[in-house]
Amino acid sequence: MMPFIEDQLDAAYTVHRLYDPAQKVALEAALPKIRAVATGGGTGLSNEWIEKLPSLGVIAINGVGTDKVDLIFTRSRNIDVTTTPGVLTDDVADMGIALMLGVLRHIAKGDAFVRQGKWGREGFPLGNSPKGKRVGILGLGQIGKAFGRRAEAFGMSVRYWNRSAVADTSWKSCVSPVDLAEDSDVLAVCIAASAATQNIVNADVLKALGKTGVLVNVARGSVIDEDALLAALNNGTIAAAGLDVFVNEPNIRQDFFTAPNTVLMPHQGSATVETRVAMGELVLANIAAHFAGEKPPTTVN
Ligand code: 8YV
Repeated sequence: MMPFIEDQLDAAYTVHRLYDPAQKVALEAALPKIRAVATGGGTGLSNEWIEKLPSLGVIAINGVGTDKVDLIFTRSRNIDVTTTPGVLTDDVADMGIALMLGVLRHIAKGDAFVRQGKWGREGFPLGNSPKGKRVGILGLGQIGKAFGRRAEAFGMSVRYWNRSAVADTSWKSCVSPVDLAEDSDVLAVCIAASAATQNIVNADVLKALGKTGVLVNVARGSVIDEDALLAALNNGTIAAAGLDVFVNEPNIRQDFFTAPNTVLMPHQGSATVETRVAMGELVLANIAAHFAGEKPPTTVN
């Protein structure tokens, strides 16, 4: 989290940092007394750790993903799990659009081309216009909807697939992820990660997206079968991908480094000053509510 958010934690509580090896001994001694944990969406807290914390009452996630915290197990132990809903929606959707345009207009490739002094000496490939293209949104939650609204501003038509019915939209609903991919030029993956959505973007979905199709992922690496994605990029089953999230971050598969027509980002969807301030303030508010004996405001379990 941002230093000024962490400073506020330090001012109000005794804070132990699990990632700091120098604090290992002090942390071990404090385990029975720890009442709150602040963690990232991609990091969460394992059940093994939860079992070491008998006084734990709240896990405040600095993010919206709950895939790394067992919501049922935590509820059974009367532990509230909180997230930071709403405040990061627009920035994550912006990242999806940036990746889409980055891929369609070869932004990363162009940057390298200019720096390497190739301009004027070699040709540069034409891009593709988003205007008039079909975008398919896999997972029509808040982020998916924000992505769709932005895509419409670029002249794209929107369709989606969602696990449950979505009432407040006039966009076309597709019957399956394969059906959605077949009807899309750009497939934007915005779906929450869970056991049910693991590898939901599989070889069949990528085949259906097709050889001119572009994949964008701002959700979680685990919702894509990365073997199938790397194969699809390397053998031209799909045209290109823009990826902000991966399995096993930050130690992602090295095959991504050489995958053709691929723009990679180090999980930066919510990483703006403005949004990280708002997220941090929600983390602080949730932890403060717990210590005040109140229900944390954005409890999700
Ligand atoms: C954060 C995220 O980058 O919201 C999420 O689930 O993955 C991101 O917003 C992450 O939580 C880091 O703290």
